[in-house]
Amino acid sequence: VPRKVDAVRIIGVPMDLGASRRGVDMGPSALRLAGLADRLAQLGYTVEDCGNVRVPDRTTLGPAGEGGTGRDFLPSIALVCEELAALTATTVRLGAVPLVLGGDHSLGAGSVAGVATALGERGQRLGLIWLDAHGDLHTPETSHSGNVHGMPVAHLLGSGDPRLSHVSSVYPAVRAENLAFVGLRDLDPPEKAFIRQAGIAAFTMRDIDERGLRAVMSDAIEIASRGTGGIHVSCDADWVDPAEAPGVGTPVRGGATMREAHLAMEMISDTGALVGMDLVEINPILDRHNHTAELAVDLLASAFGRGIL
Ligand code: B3U
Ligand code: MN
Ligand code: MN
Repeated sequence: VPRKVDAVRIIGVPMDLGASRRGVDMGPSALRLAGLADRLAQLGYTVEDCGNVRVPDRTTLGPAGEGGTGRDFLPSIALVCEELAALTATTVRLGAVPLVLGGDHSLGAGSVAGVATALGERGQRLGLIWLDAHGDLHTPETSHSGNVHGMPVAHLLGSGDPRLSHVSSVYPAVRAENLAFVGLRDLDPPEKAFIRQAGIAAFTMRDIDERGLRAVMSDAIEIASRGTGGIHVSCDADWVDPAEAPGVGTPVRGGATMREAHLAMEMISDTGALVGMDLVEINPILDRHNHTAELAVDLLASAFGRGIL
């Protein structure tokens, strides 16, 4: 499949407001230092690094700062998501793929929303593949932690707080029938109920073990492609096993192997339908010698076609 787009725009989002554990705000730097732009340029892309979206440091947010709980940061996160969505939408309109570097996964409510806006202007829907150990399907009402990085998917599907669910000019930004999760292994009861009620395709690690990555990923791609104008892939680094990717915000044992993760990325590349991508939740504080960021850059190179002979 010839690729439709040969320009990539890198957008950093140094945000840790959505997580309890601090440090993922350094993810964009770690990914840049691991050579991301050069790797993509070597693959023949025109690469433009737009720098970082401005994100308030949580210590500057007054009472909601150090002492605050996750929920208190939702208004600030929503503002970041608005700005990010404007950037990803513009990028798609200009014919490039936005590659968003996190930062915690709450940014997904903005990055995906912007891509959905741009496709909506062409009369097209957006497909979404969410690679994650977690479902990120909480609303502020169901979340026990209050952490907004556990909420972006619910908001993209139209639930939760309107400040996060109405970032896109399309509502909902993504339809449940065009969403597939891959790699799930840590879901809270309200998230399981959401999956059942909305009829979401949720492929767990058990599915990967039983059927193999290739079969699972083909189903996910089919779901995200059916009736859509392109696929956004939102990759939480914790979908990979922490033995291989220790530098992540919330590690969960039993994740994808490096080989499974590469195959998933290669299959995404083969679709030729990638319109947007996020790589989030890299935590350099927990990493060893930037190993996880280097691994992530390797995976991104696969998603952008380095395996093509
Ligand atoms: N579901 C839990 C844990 C979690 C979700 N996403 C991450 N962790 N990274 C929560 O807090 O919402
Ligand atoms: Mn996530
Ligand atoms: Mn996760």
